[in-house]
Amino acid sequence: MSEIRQRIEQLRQQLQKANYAYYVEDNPIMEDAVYDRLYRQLQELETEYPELITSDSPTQRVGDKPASEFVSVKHNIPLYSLENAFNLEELAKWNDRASRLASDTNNFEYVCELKIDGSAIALTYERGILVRGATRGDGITGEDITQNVRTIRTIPLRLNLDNSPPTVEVRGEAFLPIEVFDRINNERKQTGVALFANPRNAAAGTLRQLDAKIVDKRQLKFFAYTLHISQASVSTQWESLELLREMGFLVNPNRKLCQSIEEVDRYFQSWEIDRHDLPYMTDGVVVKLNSYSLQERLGFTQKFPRWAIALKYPAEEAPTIVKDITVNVGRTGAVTPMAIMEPVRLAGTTVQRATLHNSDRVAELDIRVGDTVIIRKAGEIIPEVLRVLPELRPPNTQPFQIPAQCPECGSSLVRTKGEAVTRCVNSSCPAILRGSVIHWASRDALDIRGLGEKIVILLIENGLVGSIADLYDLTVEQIASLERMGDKSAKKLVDAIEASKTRPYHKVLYGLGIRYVGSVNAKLLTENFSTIEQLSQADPASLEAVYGIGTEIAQSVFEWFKISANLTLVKALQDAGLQFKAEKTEVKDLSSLSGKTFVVTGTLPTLKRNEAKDLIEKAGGKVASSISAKTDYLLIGDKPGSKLYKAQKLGIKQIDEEQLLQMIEFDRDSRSQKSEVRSQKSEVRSSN
Ligand code: 1X8
Repeated sequence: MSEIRQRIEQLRQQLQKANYAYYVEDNPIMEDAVYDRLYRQLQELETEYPELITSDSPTQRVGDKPASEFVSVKHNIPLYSLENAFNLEELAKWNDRASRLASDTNNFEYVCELKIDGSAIALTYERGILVRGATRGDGITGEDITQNVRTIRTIPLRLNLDNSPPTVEVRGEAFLPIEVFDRINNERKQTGVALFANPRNAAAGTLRQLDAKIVDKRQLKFFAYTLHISQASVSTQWESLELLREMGFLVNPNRKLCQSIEEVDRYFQSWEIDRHDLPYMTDGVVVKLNSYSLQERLGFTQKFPRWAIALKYPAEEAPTIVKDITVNVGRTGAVTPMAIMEPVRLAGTTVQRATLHNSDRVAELDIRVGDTVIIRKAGEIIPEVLRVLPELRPPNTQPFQIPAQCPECGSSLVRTKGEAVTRCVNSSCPAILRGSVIHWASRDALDIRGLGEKIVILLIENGLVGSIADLYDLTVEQIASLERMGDKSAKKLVDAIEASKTRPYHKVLYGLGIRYVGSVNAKLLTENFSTIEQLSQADPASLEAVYGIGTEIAQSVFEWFKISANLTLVKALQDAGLQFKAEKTEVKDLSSLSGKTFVVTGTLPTLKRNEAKDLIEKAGGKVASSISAKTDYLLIGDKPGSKLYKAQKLGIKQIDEEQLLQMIEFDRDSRSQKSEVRSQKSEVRSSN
């Protein structure tokens, strides 16, 4: 029997080591097949000798009897929450107060740790064996979730500690890695279950699952950050983190021991953007005085420890109230429902409009005037409404419906079957004209400085502009007669409009705002159809013969030239002196990737990462592994990572694989004259 006992103990130790290496260190030391065999051996022995089963055996992680309810448990030591600071001044205030209270010490050490967006839990170990896991609850009483906690592989069932004291208490954050969170939400979407709003809710919801088997599938992780241990050799937070690590816990590696509050500031600032590259969500930094004796001296207020503070990053989600719901008509006639809200601070700016995308989304949210909503800014300029809080809905609200008539011109709105978008199809709708002129003047199009939204509206309202071509008939006197326009700025604007006549053909084509013809496609088209006449006569097949031009784009261009108003516009612009012919030199400048730095995120549709890298490098570009101010392009594939977010923050241009290939194609064309062959090919086709 003692031999069996020994063998069982040996198996448990081997499995525990392998488990630790795999989950905590992320550095496997055992092949899966070997692990499985050892695990089965242990299981078999335990089946044969059930009296030898102990709760810390690796086979005992997932219980098979779902609980019927959670039992309340009182925490031996309360779990305090932390006071929040929202900026560096508030941090400085906290620091001043702490310095004052600790009057005789002014060389503080601070431990900085990332604040993990998860759910706090408390673990109790007796003589080194995990006996209890509990939620935070109200800090005094929580719920016993031992069954669920045991499934978390980054929580040791047995401490790696000789002569473990009678009780050890470990606190930390249970969380879902973002990747797992996304996967769970995808599954929920497919089965029609309500989505988790964020990883924190998902973690908290998971911990309160009665069936540990479900918890096991969710793959929670745990970062340990607080250790309560008697008679131990730790006297600082920094040492306790080290000891936690030695005992077998996952401790966040991005911690820092700082010697001054300025160093703390720098730590906070350095993670503001970089945290988005982490595989888990963080919403701030926790700053603690390192010395336990100082902590004791400072003690607690009614609610918080005085020796620690949570320094939060500006929220990217915020609640607010919907004051109105309107629709916005864009230059393509697309109708976008928008929520007008009580102004709210979000990620550092004040916002009061959020997009509702389309009528499907409106129906899904069932958003109403008066509702309290959570809005989110995820890098885009316009935030979106993430969800409605129905508990807070006032009585007598009405569902919102997209109007049947265009709010700008009164014509009936159209929603094509199978499309999410509702459109105004009246080409003389003032909203469409307004959007078209703004687009025409935008930087990537004709780049007319000084022709912004306000002036465009005035020009249209005063009947001075009824089409893009009218811009070229404007006189200084006419513009100067507008509200708040002086002679000087009127003259400047006329000059800027005049200067737009020298912009190359591809910019003009892009400026026309043909659906799907973005700046890259416009270049492709002008490269292959060197005059607007050629382009206007091309049939869909010859358009599609251009490498990079797909069926939808080809069809859209073809249809555009069938509309007589569009042909009239082109004629008027030609008469005004705009460029509708490709210049030979145009191509080369646009094409070479030389000196350009690319970063790749996500899975590309056809290229492997190193294939993309090779292509970019062959075309003279560089590929870097992380986003910085030096990055020129972010190449985006399916399921992009946090690099996308960071790129958006830094305003870095984003391209997809197709666009990359187009850029490279240009590069090759300009050297090998292949494009000539291609445009000949398309000419042959179009003459058939
Ligand atoms: C909450 C959190 C703490 C830490 C990290 N993430 C959190 N959510 C940490 O100390 N590293 S401390 C804490 C609390 O005391 N309420």
